[in-house]
Amino acid sequence: MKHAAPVMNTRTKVIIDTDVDFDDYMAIVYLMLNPQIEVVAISVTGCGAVHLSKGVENVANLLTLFGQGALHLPILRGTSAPLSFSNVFPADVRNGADIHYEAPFPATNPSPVIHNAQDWLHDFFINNHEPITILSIGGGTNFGTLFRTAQQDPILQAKLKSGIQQIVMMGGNILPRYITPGAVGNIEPTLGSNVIYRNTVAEWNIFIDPLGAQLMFEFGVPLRLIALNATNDVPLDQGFVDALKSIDTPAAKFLSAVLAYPGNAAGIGTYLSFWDPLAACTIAVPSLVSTQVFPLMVYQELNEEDDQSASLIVDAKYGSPIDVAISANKNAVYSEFLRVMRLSTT
Ligand SMILES: [Ca+2]
Repeated sequence: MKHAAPVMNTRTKVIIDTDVDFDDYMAIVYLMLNPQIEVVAISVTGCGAVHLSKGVENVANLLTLFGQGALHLPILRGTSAPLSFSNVFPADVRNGADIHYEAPFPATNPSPVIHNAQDWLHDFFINNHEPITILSIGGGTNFGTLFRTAQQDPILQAKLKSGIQQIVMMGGNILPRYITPGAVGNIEPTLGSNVIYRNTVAEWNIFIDPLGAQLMFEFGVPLRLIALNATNDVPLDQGFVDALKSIDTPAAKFLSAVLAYPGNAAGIGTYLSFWDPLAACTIAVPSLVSTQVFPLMVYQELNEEDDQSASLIVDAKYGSPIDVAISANKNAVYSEFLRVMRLSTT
């Protein structure tokens, strides 16, 4: 006797936490189009690339790419200040993000659903009974704040620990003193000739809020870090841009327009990598990266003469076990991303 195929929702439920940078658009579009994935909310942080109000507005309008059913996806208005220090991206990076790289959205979202991030996340997880994946692509401030609140709230803490299946976080780098070849930080290359931070050891998402990242590391839910060691294997090159340009869907065209913005186009084949979209792709296809567990803590002290702040310290005693992506398969990543871009939008 033949069994009927079980009818069940096997889609992976994802909450995206974003700073709405150019590559965040790639990650969000990939997950919104991927039939394996159900995006349940998008939270915005205002202390990364984008400013908070513009980030919320841009995400709201981005949803018009995905049809009527996506217009009411909860958008969570997060923080506009980090939990430690006041490190910021350069003004030209922030301006590009605020004006969504001059890429036109299909429409203005007529009825966006916008909530306070901390309130919504609290209520959601208190009432949640399903495994949730968090994609963290804008630094640790929003979820670090939630986890810090949970330290004083045992019910919330238990619901977060049972409800969050895993966090996939783009950020960090394992330095050459811990692994060969290792990856150095990416702060100074972004600053160009205006080197306002002397720090060669940190990665931006951690640097923006070292305490937020540490709170995420130590909370005790499984965390896979998509580190620079892996994203360095997947540069954003002209071949990829050309392949994306040949795809005639509204979503692919939008991403091509984002990448054509002068500040982004200048980095194709040079300093831009497939940062956030690599993290997103690994939710659907974990085998795109190789990982290794390190006991990690985030260095918290600032020293303006020899700054090690926000670097990742391997510490067997005090570190939290973090599954770190240390390499990636570039061709497989490109193929997976472009496969999903070719799927119809609605
Ligand atoms: Ca980002």
